[in-house]
This record gives sequence, C-alpha cells and structure tokens, in this order.
Amino acid sequence: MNPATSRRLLFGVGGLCLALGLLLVARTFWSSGSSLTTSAIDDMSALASDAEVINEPVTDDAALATDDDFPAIEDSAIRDPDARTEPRTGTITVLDTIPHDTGAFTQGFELDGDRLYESTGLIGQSTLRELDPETGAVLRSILVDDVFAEGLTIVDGEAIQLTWTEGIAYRYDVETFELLETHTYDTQGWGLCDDGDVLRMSDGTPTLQTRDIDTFELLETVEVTFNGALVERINELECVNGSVWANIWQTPLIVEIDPETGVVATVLNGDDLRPESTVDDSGAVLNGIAHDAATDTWLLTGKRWPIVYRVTIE
Ligand SMILES: [Ca+2]
Repeated sequence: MNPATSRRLLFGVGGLCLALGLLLVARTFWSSGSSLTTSAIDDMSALASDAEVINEPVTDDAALATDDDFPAIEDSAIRDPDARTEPRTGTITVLDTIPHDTGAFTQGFELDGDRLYESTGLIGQSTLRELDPETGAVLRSILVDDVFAEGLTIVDGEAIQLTWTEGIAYRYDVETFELLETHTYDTQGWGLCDDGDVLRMSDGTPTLQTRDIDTFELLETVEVTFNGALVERINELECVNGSVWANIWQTPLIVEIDPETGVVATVLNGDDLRPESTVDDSGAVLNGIAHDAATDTWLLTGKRWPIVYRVTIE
C-alpha cells in the first residue's frame, strides 16, 4: 500500500467512525427526548387505567340543582390543589346527556353563565356558535372564513377564538358575533381559557402560555410536567378555581394543571365516554371541556361526537 492509499484509507475509516459516533449521539438524544414525552403520556395512561367512569346517566333534575348535592366535591382535593403532593386519578360520573351536532369538529367549548359556546375547526367549516345547553340545539352559528378555528373563551361579553396555524385570534361581540378586532401570535393556537385576570393558552407543545386579557400580549410560559416528564399535546382548556384543565390530544385523558408550576395534579380517563359510533373515526377524539360554575358540573364532548355528557368530577 502506497502512502497516499494508506492516508485515504485512514481518512475513510476515521470518517466512518466519526459518522457512527455522531449517529450514536444523535440517537441517544432522540431516544431520551422521545421517551421523555412519550413516557409522560404512557405514565399518565397507566395511572388512569383504573380510573373510574360511572356512566349511568342520572335523570333526576334535582341532582343538578346545587352544590349541596355534591358534598364530596366540596371537600375533595379538587378544591384544594395545594394540599396535594403527587398526581391522583379522578372519577367522572355521568349525570345526563344531550345531543351534539356530529358535523361539529369541536375545538373550543365554554359556558358563560347558562349560555354554551363552541368553536369548530377545519378549513371551510370553522364556526363560532352558541348552543342550547339543555337540548344541544345550535342557536346561532357564523362561518369563520378560510382559517382552521381552534380554542375559544368568553371574557366580559366578548368571545376570543384562536386559529391553528394562522397566528390570528379573533375577538367578537358575544351578543352579535360581530368581529371587533384581531390579535396576532407567533405559535400555533390550540386551547384557550379565561383564568380571571389572565388568559391561558396551549399551542400543542408542553408549553402553557399566559396572555393579557385585553392586549393578548404573551406574559409568561410554563412547561407542563407529569412526575417531572414533559406532557405534549396540551389541547382544549378550561380554567376552574385557579386550575387549568386540559385534554391531551388523541388520548382520552384530561389533566388538571397548576398554571404557576405546570405540574399535573389530577389525571382523568374519559375512555369510556367515547361514543360507539365514533370508534372508526380517528379524528373523533375527546376535545370539549366546559365547566358549569352554577352546579359545579361539567359538559364534555368530542369532535363529531353525537353526545355531550354532563358529568361530575371527583
Ligand atoms: Ca373549554
């Protein structure tokens, strides 16, 4: 072997080793990153696998009357998240069902007093609508042109509706659905809820954003974690008593998040709620969470689900 051939061989072997080394490092990083987020959802699923859904609708209207009918919730850890030190599972109890428009690709769901609002997605089908919370009937609906609408919240007589990738939030007069103004943002838009002084927003990542109610300015962010692992795909949100409740996209899980620390405190398993008629529709996932403050009950539904459940969570 002449010296030139020897040098070429040396460089060749060296280059191969370097490439293999880089591949190994990249694979290690990829594996650890992947397992970090995947394991969070796997771990939550394992925790929630035995969580109970009591799905025998209660038809007695008196059961929906007052907080006094649900003393267990009054005393439960849901009202005192600070008292908890580790995630717990919660129980969903179905009280009643109402019909839901199976054409609605539900992206946002919120009660404002006794009025129920929904945002639906898909390009060409996105809407802002008001539903009758007793019958599920669509009372009003406007088409939102040429965008993929996402999360929705109601603040002081105004509806704020996100878009998925367009970076635009629409602000409407809730009485007339007249567009008042638009805001822009740099991330994707998934879920939105009104947390009193601020808005909470999800963008499909583990990041939970806090935004100014009036200007929509990004104020701060926190990473959502479950037992220290990041939780991806934080989706539809509901702000209740200082906690942020969120469903995890493409899973039946609903989690309660401390918005100051990002820590998941409660995991609910809504697997048994999925209507039989939707099991072959991979897009028909749980995606609507609306809390009824008057009765401390919740309305839960999913994209293209034929049913809205009224439930208690304990
Ligand atoms: Ca909601």
